[in-house]
Amino acid sequence: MYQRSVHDPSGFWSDIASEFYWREKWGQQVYHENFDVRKGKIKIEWFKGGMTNICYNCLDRNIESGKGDKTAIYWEGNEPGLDSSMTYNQLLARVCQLANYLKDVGVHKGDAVVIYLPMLMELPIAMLACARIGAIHSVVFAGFSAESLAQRIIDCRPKVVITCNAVRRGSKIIYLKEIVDSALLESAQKGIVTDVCLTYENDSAMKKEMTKWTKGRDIWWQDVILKYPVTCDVEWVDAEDPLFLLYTSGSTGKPKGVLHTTGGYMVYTATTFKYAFDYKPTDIYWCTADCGWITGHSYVTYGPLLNGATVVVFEGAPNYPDVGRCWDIVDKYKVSIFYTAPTLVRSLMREGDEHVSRYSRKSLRVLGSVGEPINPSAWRWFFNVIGDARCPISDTWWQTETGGFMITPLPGAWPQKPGSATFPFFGVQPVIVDEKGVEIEGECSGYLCVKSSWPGAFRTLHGDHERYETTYFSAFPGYYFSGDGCSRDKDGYYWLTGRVDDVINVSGHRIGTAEVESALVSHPQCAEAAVVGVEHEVKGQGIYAFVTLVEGVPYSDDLRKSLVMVVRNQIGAFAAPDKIHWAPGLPKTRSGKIMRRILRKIASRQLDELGDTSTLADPTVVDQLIALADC
Ligand code: 6R9
Repeated sequence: MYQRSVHDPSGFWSDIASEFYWREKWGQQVYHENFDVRKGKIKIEWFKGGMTNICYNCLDRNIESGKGDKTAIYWEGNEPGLDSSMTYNQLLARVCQLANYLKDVGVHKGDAVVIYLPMLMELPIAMLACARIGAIHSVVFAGFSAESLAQRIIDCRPKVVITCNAVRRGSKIIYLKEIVDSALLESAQKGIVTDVCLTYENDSAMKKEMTKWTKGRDIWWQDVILKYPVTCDVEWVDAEDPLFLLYTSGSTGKPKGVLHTTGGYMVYTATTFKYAFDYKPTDIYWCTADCGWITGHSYVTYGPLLNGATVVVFEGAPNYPDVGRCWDIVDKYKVSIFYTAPTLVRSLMREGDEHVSRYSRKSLRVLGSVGEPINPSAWRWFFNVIGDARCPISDTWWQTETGGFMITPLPGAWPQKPGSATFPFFGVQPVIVDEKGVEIEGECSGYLCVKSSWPGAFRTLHGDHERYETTYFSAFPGYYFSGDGCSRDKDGYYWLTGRVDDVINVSGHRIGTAEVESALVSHPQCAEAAVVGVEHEVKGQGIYAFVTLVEGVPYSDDLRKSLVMVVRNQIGAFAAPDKIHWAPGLPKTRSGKIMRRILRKIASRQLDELGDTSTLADPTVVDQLIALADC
């Protein structure tokens, strides 16, 4: 299949696409691409001219083939014992009601809707409702701060924002509606006014009477949705019409609005899900990712539902009420495919095997990992302890930009190597290039690029096609550059080694160093900041910030706390620096460039590997920084 997929991509992908429902078939050309900036504008199109709808293919098509009474979603609340479920028929009815409401308040094809919800069933429902009417959803992870949310609202100008009043995660309550209120205030001050804020009453966390309300703008979901019909006509869209925008971090301060379109994304997420997890109709599938990230888009919502799968959606935290919660859920729903992130594996590994072995887990069949390289010791623990040495692990390498899996094992098809994502998926042609952009063959290491398009590839960055071209296609002309380092061993296995740009991967979340730096320097007492990633036992990478204070300001513990606070408030708690390192001076070249290489070595205390510091404008700052390391 792989051979055919790369020698005859048109035939390969159109055969698969034909398994879906198309109102009208795509044109003569299955795909069109220009992958080379030297030949003009970068352009990727798949199934152009084909008319379809991804919501129809997830729900109506599966119902028509007899899966109406099959469970689509098992929802497990934060509190054990709080749960519910929904069949495909019920899910379609709920999606249609919301779709009708959205149409009624003026959401048309091509309009944006921002979704700021925790892992309630309403989150996939809202995504599907948008897709049904051709609206573009932009899900913002509900851990982002008001400022980050406002930034995204300002960029995509939604007609409606969908949220809920509050959520419980573990023992904490997060008041989401208040965050949305301040984001809407901030965006309104910048001239972007959102007319409707549809708010779901999540009464397990907070009663509606306690919620602050803006009359005329805020509407309770439960007050309106049930009044709408449970059927809703589908908006047939072109395969190349936008499906969603998802913001991700890059190496500058401004998040990038990654745009995915409909047809190629649909075919690709469905196919990757099916093969990389060896999906069978009897499987119960659980992916622990939040729908606020790409993994939740492609592998909580679209990929599984396109396959008519039963999906577990979990609202809570994996360590609440105790660290056995995941295996409790696995046993409760008889989960057979379990897809998670290395950071979760490592955090549970620290707690000891007894929290795992007291659960049966015999339903498990395939395990999956995503978000960052999985270190071999965590891989082995995942395999031996969680999977009782009988479940293959799909270590799936991919990105927000790629839409779906790019390098991944096919369970059982070839021998596994702990820590390697193994081989490319159908249609994917990875290449490793050197600094000059020259392809290297065989056993080697370098920069990971891709040679030609695949259906799930993103098509542009919202409102900034030029940034799309410069970020991804200009570094190594002729290729898509992933931003990751990679090596290939003598057997052809791929080993991802992490980001090579200014992006830090904290617990599988991408955070741009520039974003954290700009938050820090917005603190009135911070003059300059330089942020680097350091190895972290559980999170993979931690955030290490060097800060120079305004002249005359003394460094204190209170100041340190308020610097951390400013990042939490501007980006979100997940981006809070693990360490603030007071830096009266930063190592700079004579032209004023911060030498991050040296900062990385100081941050990881590899002091004998500082290298040449003689080119620094002031080499004494290095000794000063070392002396202040544990201050
Ligand atoms: C899906 C997702 C993408 C970055 C990517 C890489 C890292 C993801 C990985 C992996 C090694 C894996 N990454 N999966 N590295 N092995 N299996 O995580 O998307 O949030 O956009 O992050 O994550 O560095 O470039 P996204």
